[in-house]
Amino acid sequence: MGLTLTEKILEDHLVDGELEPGEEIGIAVDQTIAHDLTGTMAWLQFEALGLDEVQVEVAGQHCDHQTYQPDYKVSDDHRFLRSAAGTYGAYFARPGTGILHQVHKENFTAPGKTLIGADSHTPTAGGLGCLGIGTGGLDVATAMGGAPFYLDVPEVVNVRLEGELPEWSTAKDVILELLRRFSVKEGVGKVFEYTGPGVETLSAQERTTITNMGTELGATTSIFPSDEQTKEFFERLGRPEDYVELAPDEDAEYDDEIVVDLSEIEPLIACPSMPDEVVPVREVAGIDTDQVLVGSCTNGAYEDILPVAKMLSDREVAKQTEMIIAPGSKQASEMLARNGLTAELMAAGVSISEATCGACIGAGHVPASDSVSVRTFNRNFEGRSGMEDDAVYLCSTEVAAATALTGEITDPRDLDADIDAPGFEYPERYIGASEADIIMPDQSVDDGLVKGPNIDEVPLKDPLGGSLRGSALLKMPDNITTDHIIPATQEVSVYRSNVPKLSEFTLKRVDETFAQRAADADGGFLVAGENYGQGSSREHAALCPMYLGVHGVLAQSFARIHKSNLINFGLLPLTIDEETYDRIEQGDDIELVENAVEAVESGAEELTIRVNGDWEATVGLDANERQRELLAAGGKLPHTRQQFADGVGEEA
Ligand code: MIC
Ligand code: SF4
Repeated sequence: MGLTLTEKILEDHLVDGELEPGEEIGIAVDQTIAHDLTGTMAWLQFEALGLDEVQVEVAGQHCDHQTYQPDYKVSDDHRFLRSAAGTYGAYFARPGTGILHQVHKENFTAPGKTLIGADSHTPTAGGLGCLGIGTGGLDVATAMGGAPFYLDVPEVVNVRLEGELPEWSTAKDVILELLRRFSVKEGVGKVFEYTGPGVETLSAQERTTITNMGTELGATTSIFPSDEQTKEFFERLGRPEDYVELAPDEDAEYDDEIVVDLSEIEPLIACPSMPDEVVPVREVAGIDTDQVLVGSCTNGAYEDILPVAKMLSDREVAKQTEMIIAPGSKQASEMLARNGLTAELMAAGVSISEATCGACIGAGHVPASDSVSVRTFNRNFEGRSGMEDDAVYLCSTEVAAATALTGEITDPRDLDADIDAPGFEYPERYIGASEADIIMPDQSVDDGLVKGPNIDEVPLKDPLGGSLRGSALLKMPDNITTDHIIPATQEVSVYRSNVPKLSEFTLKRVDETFAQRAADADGGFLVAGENYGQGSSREHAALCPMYLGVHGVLAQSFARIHKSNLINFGLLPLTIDEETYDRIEQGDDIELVENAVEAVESGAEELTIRVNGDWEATVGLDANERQRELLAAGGKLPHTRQQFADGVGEEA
C-alpha cells in the first residue's frame, strides 16, 4: 500500500512506536521555533531540566508578539531570550524582524523536515512540504534538548484541489471555504494533505496561507507536496539547495477525502466571532467599516501586500476608515520600501506598522467600542482584539483593500471596473533585512543568561495525590479558547514569564472572580463543553490553572494542543458526556471515587466521579502509558527531571 506524504515524513523520523492508526509515536525533531510569549517559559524549562545545549539542526527564537516593548518587562524578556538563544545554541531574531512563521519560512523552513513550534500556526511550514506542528513550550524545550516529539498517529485527509482560482479569489478564500464547510473542531487528530491538479496552480507562498489557517480547523497540521512551485520559491529565496521533491505515492490511501473545485471559490469572509462563521462577502457587503488591518502570519508576506498596493495606487482609503498594514517580516517591509510601494501606500492614507503580530492579539490597534474591524488575520475570537464586544471579520487582502477603498465591507468584484484584479505576483528575488537581524548561534553577544526582576522560576506541581476532591470552580460552554483562559493582550502578556502574577488573569474574561476563588479553594475542577482549549498553543492556559490548584478539567472534548499541555502540567483531562455536563452545576462538590494514582497508573479508561455525595457519573481518561506516567509524576517537568536524576536519560 502506498504512503501519503505525511506518512512518509513521519516514517522517516520515527524513533518510537508504530505508525498505526490511534497509536502514539515519537518522532525525531529537525527544527524548532519559539517566540517571545512562549520562549521565556521554554528556555526556563530548558534550564530547569539541566540541559546545556540545543541538539536539533535549527532552533529559532523570535521576538514578534510584543515588539512595541510597552513595558520594561517585555524588554527584559527579549534580553533574556537573546541570552538564552546565545547560551544554548539557537538563532535569535531581534524584535522587529517579523513574525516567526514568516521569518522562518524566508530563512530556514525546508521540505521533508519536521518543525516543532511553540505556536499553533507552526503548520505554516506545510505549504513548503515541511511537517510543522504546534505545541506547548515544554515540548519544544525537550525537543531542543534532543528528545522526540510525541503525537497520536493522525488521520490523513486528502484535500483534492481541482480547477483554478478565478479572478479576485485567493488562497485565503480556499481555507475560508474549508472553514465554511466544516467547523473549528473538524480537524482534531487529522492532517489535511493537499493533492490534485489544482495544487500546481497555487504558488508555494499561497500554499502557506492555507496551511497556516488550517490550524483554525483544529488540525494537527496541513501539508502540500514539494514540487516545481516549491522549487521556484526556494530559488527566489536564494536557497535552492534546500529544495527536495516530495509527493505522496500514487496509490496512497487516505482516511477521508474532501474535493474543492478552486474555480467555484468566491471571495469569502469569516464573521464575528469565530473563524468558521464564514459567508460569501456579498452577503455582508455594505457593513460600515471603521478599521482595516492587513498583516499577520497568514497574510503578511510581501506577495500579500503587493495586491493592496496595486489596488490603492493613486486612490485613497475612505475617510471614515483607518487602514493599517503590518508586514509579516522586516524583509517584506524592506522590499516594499525599496520598490516605492511603501510611499504609495502612505500617500493613499495607509499607516505602516513595524513587522509584528501586534493587533492580532490586541497589542495595539484595539478597535473602538461598537465598531467594525476587517482583518486579514486568522482568528477573530471574541475579545481577542483587546475590545470585549468586538466585531472582527477575517478575509483576504484583496477584500480588505476593497473595503478600505469604500469604507464598507466590499466584494472586490463590485468595485469600479477600472480597478483590475491584482492577481498573484512574486518579487524577482527576495532581498532583505533578515540577515542583519538574525543572530546566529556563533554570533552570540551575551555571556550567560540575563534575567530581569519579572522573570520568575518555573512552578512545579507535586505528584498526583491519591484522593482528588474539590468544587466545580467554573462551568463553561463549548469552544472555550485559550484566549479566554489566558488572554494574549498586552497588559496580560507582560507576565508570561511570571506565573504567580499571570495566574491572576486566569479565566478572568469568563468570570472576574475565578482566580481568587480558585486560589482560596482547596483544589477543584473546571467544567466545559466541546473543544475546550481551542486556539493557541500557550501552555500558560494549563500552567496557570495548575498554579491555582486546579486538579483537572471535565470537558465534553478537548483541543489537541491544550490537552497535551494539561497532561504536561499534571492536570487530568477528563471527558464527560452531554448528560453529565448538563447535570453538573458550578459550585458542586466533585470527588473522584477511585484512588487517583491507582486509577491513572492502572490504565483505566473510565473513572467515576461522585457529585455532592449524591450521584455518580463515569468520566473518560484517554491517555496512554507515557502520558499516565507524566500525570502521576505531577507533569512532564518533574517527571523528566526525575528521569535525569535516576540516570534514565532523556525522555520526552
Ligand atoms: C496566537 O495566535 O494566539 C498566539 C499568540 O500566536 C499563540 C501563542 C501564544 O499565545 O503564546 C499561538 O497561536 O499559539
Ligand atoms: Fe502572531 Fe497572530 Fe500569527 Fe499568532 S496568529 S503568530 S499572534 S500573527
